[in-house]
Amino acid sequence: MRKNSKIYIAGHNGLVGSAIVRNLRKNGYSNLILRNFEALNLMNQAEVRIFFKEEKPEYVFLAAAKVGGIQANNDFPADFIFQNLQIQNNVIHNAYLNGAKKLLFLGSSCIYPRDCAQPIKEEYLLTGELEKTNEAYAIAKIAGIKMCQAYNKQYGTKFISVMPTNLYGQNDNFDLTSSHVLPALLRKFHEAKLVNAKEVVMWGTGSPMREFLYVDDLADACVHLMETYDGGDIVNIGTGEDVTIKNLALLIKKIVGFEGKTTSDATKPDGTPRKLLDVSRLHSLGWKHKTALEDGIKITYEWFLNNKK
Ligand code: GFB
Repeated sequence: MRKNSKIYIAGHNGLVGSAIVRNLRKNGYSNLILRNFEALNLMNQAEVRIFFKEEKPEYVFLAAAKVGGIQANNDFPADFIFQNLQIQNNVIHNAYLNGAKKLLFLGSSCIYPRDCAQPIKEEYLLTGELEKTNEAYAIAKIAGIKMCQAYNKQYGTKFISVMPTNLYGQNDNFDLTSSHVLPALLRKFHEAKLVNAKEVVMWGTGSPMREFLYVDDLADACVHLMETYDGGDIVNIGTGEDVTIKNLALLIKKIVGFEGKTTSDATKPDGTPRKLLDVSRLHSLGWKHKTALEDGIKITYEWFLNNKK
């Protein structure tokens, strides 16, 4: 990418998209194309066709998606599969029609089989049953990967796919029903501290393990791969380290300074027992994460305190 290349970031207001915009600007990329939902509804085929015809971006970061935590995925599978298929079909197809030099498609670590060997290698994809709570989202993301690979084969495009682990950071979703665990617990412990509550309720047993990557590190990896990688194989993006939800809760409790107890709500699903990514391909491509979990949570909590509504 040249510093004045036309770069479109789909989903630029979200957790991932806003981090990619920050990273590109920090690195001197001056010609970013950004459209919010009112200006461009990515689920509308005609709007997307007109947008790409007019703008003809050279590089596309496809960070727009319908995303959510375990409960949102479990409760609204139709929304997750329909909206994500619509968005990615429209963006990937029109990026091809208008000669985009490269497109980076963002998948998720939930695409891998629920009970596959850990850490998860990219080649484990489609070798086993998916986790039921987020199967609809996973199928949509797998379709996006396969679509990029099919376009590369048939049309010679350079559409790359990356599979990030669980992400967190500024601009995350802190809504307690639709969010992921880390922002949810950060808000729960914070609000419990404010009112001197006796306890904070954690969903599930607390025994599942999750890997967490700070979103600014993810953005850095995406820009690095957009600049250097044009292979058809998917690339895991993670830290290679995971923690139990219980220990994550204790860490967030300590950072927030909540003195009460944590209890578990066993009526909520645990989801996948573990989904630690093997990041050796990523490391061989010249990138490693920089932000340790405790530091990333402290930065995110600071942002939350300065920006909560
Ligand atoms: O982050 P999370 O919602 O999604 O849940 P997944 C991770 C684990 O944290 C589950 C537990 O075992 C939850 O039961 N947990 C504990 C909580 N307390 C809470 C809480 O207050 N809120 C939430 N949300 N969880 C998602 C997929 O799975 O991973 C998405 O559903 C996506 O599609 C995302 O792939 C990366 O990590 O289980």
